[in-house]
Amino acid sequence: MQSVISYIGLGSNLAQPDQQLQDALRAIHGLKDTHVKQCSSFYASKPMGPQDQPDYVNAVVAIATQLSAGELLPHLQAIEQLHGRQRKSERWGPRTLDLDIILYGDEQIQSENLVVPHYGMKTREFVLYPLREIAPELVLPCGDSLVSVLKSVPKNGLEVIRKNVTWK
Ligand code: ROI
Repeated sequence: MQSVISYIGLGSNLAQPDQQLQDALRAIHGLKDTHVKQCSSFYASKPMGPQDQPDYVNAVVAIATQLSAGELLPHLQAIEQLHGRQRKSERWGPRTLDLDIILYGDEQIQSENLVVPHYGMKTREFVLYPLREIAPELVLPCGDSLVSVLKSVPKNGLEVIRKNVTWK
């Protein structure tokens, strides 16, 4: 079966976020029929949503996978669970590990439990800038280039905190 390139957003603001992302990266690389191809730097970002929570660490990885998007999702959710993610009642509250399918090839998916491209991707600096780092030429399934989308999204204090991230 052909591999598809998918971009996964990683975020954490609890329990050593940098380590959470590093561990998640290895776990993603270890998924069956899946390899991490590229990873952005790790970025510190201001919380979107309630401000009375710690800053986040965010990154985006490019994977090549033979899993369908629908197969990939439960694997990512299992990694989140393994890292002690608790689904809290507070909307947009702090989290140990969040893994979102941002893009899956050129597919546009609208099912009950999965929307791809990720609904927030065009407005979230902590997704767009890391994505530009690893895929500067990217064109979204809607036809917009990543560069054109970025023009209307300020950095909002987004800052590189670790470069040359590895996953092997
Ligand atoms: N804010 C930032 N900066 N980074 C995130 O990953 C993130 N994730 C979320 C909400 C709560 C929306 N805010 C975030 O789920």
